[in-house]
Amino acid sequence: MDIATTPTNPEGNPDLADAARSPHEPPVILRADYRPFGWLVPQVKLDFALGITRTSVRAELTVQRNARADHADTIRLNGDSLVPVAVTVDGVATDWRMDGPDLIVPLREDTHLLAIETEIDPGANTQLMGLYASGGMLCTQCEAEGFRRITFFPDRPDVLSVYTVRMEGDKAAFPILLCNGNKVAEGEGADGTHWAEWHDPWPKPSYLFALVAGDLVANSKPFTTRSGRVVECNVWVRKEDLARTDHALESLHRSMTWDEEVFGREYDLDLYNIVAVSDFNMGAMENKGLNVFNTKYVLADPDTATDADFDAVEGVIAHEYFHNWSGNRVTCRDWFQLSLKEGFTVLRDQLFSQDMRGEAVKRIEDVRILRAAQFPEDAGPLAHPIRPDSYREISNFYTATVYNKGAEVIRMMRSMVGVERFRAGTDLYFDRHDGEAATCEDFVTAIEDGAGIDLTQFRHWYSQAGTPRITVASAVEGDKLALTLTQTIPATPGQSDKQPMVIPLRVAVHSRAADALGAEELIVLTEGQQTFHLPLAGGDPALSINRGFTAPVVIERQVATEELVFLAARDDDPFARFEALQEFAVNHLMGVAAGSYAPEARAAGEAAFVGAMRAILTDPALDDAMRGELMMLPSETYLFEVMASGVRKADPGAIHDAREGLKAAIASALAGELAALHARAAATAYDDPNGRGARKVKTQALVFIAAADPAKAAAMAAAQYDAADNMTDRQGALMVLCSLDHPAREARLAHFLSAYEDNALVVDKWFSLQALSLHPRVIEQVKELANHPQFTIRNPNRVRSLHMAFAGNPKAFHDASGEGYRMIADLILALDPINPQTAARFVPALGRWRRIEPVRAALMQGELERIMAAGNLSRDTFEQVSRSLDA
Ligand code: B3K
Ligand code: ZN
Repeated sequence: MDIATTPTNPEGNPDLADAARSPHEPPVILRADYRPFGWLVPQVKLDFALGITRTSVRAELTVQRNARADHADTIRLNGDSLVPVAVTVDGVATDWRMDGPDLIVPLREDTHLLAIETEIDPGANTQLMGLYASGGMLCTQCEAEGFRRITFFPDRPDVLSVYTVRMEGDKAAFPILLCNGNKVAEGEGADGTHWAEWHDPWPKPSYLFALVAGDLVANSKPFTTRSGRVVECNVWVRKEDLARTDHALESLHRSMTWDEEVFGREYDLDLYNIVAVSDFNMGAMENKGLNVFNTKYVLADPDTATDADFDAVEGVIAHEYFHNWSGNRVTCRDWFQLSLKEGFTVLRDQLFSQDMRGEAVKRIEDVRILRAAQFPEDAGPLAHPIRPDSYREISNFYTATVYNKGAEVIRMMRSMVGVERFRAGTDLYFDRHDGEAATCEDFVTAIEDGAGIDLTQFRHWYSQAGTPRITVASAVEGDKLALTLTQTIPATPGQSDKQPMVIPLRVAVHSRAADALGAEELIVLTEGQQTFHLPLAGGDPALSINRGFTAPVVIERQVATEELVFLAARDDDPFARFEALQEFAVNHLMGVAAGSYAPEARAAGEAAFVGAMRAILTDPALDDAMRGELMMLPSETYLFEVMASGVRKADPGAIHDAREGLKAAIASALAGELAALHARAAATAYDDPNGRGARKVKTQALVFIAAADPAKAAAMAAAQYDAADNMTDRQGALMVLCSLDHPAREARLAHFLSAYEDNALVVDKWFSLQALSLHPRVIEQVKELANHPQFTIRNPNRVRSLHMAFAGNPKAFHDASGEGYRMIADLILALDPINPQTAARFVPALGRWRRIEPVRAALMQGELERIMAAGNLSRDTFEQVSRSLDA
C-alpha cells in the first residue's frame, strides 16, 4: 500500500489544521484554509514512453509567479509514490528536495521552465488511480488526485494549463494512442514502436488529463453542432464489444443536441472520444475530449442489458458530456466545491432523462435513489453539507449528498424562479466564469444576478447538513385551509444548531367531498414556523404537498387513510399519487414493525392498502411504466430510516417481516389481478411501444406472487426465463427464482452462467442476483461465490456485484448472527491494501450502527473497531471508519 501519510492540503501549503493529530492519522484539510497557488503553469508538455510494467514520463512545465498569491521562493509539486529520476530548472540540474510524497523545487525568478522525469509501473497499480493497466491496455484516472501518481505537479483544480502530449509505445500492443484534444502528428518509430502527439487548446486542471493506449476499435458517427462544427464522435471498445455500442453513440448525439437546445451549450472540439474499460473505480470520467468509461455504462444490447441498463448508459453518457461545460469549461476552485460541477451536472442529466423518457417516472426514480442513498447519509455519522468544510481524503466525498442532494438544491432554485429565469442565471454563470475555477458561491451569485432572486437565506443549503423535517398542521378557516408548517433540521456531526432553511413546496388542496382538484401553487417556507392560507376546492380537504418533490425534505403528518387513498387514485400530479401510496405503505408498515397494531387494525390497514393497490393494477388510464413505479413498496432501507427517526431504533428483522407480510397479503388478495397483469404483459412484444412498461409490471407481478405462492411464482418465473428474448425479462425472472428454494432456481442459474460466461457484465449480474436474494442460505451462498473461479477482488465491478449487492440486501446483511457484518468487514480489510477507494465505499453500511437496535448495533460497532485495530489503513478507510466510530 502506498498511501502517503504526509499529504498536503489543496492549497499546496503544509497543513496547519493537523498539528494536534497523532502521528498515524492523516491530516484534516479545511475549506477555510484555501489560498491561491503561488505559481501559474500556463503550458505543460508531457512525453510518455509507454510500457505495461515500465512507463517513463518526462514533464516540462512553464511556470510563472502568480501575482495574486503570496510570494514563494519554492514550488511544491505534489507526488504520490513517485521518485524523481531527474529535475532541471531552465535546463540546469537543481537542488530539489522531497517533503513526504511531494517534490519541492527552489525558484528564484518570475518565470522558469521546469523539467522532471519519473518512471512508473502501471501494471502494479491496483488502486486504479493514475496510469494503470486494464486487460492489456493502458488508461488513466486522475480525478481527484491521481495525476500526482503520474508526474510531480501542482495537482489541484485551480491550476489550469494547456497540454501538449507525445506518447510512444509498441504498435502491436497499443495500436491506438489517444489523449485529450486533437491529434496533431503521428509517426512510426524504430523496433516496432509508433507515436502520436496530441494538443488540447483548452486550459484545464490536471484532474481532466487522460491518456489511453490499447488495441481498440471505434463506432463512429459525426455530429454537426448548431454553428456548423463537425465533431467526430467515437466510442472505443475491444473488437468483440463493438456490436453493443450503438446506444452509447446515439445517447451522445442526443445529449449534444439537448444541451444546445436546453442550456445553449455547444461542443468545443472537433473530436469527442469515449473509451470503455473494464477495470474502473466508478462509472465514468469526463476528461476533456477523452471520456473514460466503465464498460457497464457503454455496452448495451437487448440480449445482455436490461431496460434499466439502457437508461443508465444514456444517463451517464449525458452526464459526462454535460460536464464539458459544467465542470470542464467552468471547473472547481478546490475540491470543497465539488457539488458546483457534480450537483449541477446531475441536475442537467436528470432533466435530460426526463425529456427523453418521461418526467414522472424519472422523478420517482430519482427520489427513490435520494431516499435510499442520501437520506441515510444525512442521518448518519458521515453526514456533511453539499459543500463540505473539511476532509481527510477527498475520494470519500463523491457522495449522494454532493451529487444527488446537490442536484436537488439547484433544482429548488429552478423551481423558485421558473425555467426561463433559471436559464438566464445559468447563461450568466457560464459567461462570467468560462475558463475559470469557480466556487459554489459564484454559482449562487450568478443565479441571483441572472434570475433576479435573493438567495441569501437559501445559501444555508450549502452549509447545513441533515434532511429538514416538516411537520404539518391544518384547519379549515372559512373558504381557506390554514396550513401551519414547522421545520426542524436534525443535528449532524459538528453541527448542532441550525438556521431555518428556504423550502419551496408545490401544494394543492383537493376535495374528497366534491371529488375536485384544487389549483397548484408554490409556497416557500422560510421561518421555523409559518402559516399559509390556501383555497379550498370543497369539503373534506385532501392536502397534496411537496408535489413533484420540490424540496428534499421529510414531511411528517397525521393523515387519514381515506385521504391517502383519494390522493393515490385521483391526484393530478403523478408524483403525488406515488407519494400518497408510499406514505400509506410507510404508515402501515411502521405500525406493524413496531408491533403497535391490534390484529384487527393490522387487517383493516392491509385491506385498505390492498384496495388501493387493486385500483393501481386495474386502472386502464395508467400506463404500465407508471403502474410499475406505483407497485413498488418503499424499500427496507427507507423504512429503516423512517423507523430510526422515530422514538425507537430501527429493527431490520421486524421491517423485513412487515414488508414481506404486506407483499403476501397483496398477492393473496389480488392473485387474479396479478396473474392477469402478468399474462397481458407477457403477450407484449419487445419493441411494442408499451414494451418497456410491460416488462416492468411483468416482473413486479412475479415479485408479489412469490411472496404468497412460491411454487406458482417459481413455475411462472421459469417459464418467463425460458421464453425471454431479452435481458430484462430474463434477469427479472432469475431475480425472483434466486429467492426461492426450488429446483428451477439452480437449473436457470447454471444456464445463465454458461450462456454468458464470456461477458463480464452479465456475469456481474449472475453474482448480484444471488447476493441480493431472499434465499434462506444466502450468506453461505455469498461465501461460496467469493471462492468461485469467476470472482476476483481486483476488479471493482466484480466486487461491487457480489459484496456491494450483499451489503445492500437488508435481510442478509443484517442477519442476527452478525455474519453479514463480519463478511463486509473482512472484505474491507482485504481490499484496503489493493484498492482503498473502493474499500472505503463499504464502510457506510456498517457505519449506521447507532440507528439500529442494540444487539445488532454492538455487532456492527465491533466490526468497525476490528477494522480500526488492524492499523495501517489507507487514508480513505481510516477516515470513514474513524468518523463512523466517533460521531
Ligand atoms: N467526475 C467523475 C468522478 C470522479 C470520482 C473520483 N473519485 C465522474 C463524474 O461524476 O462524472
Ligand atoms: Zn459528474
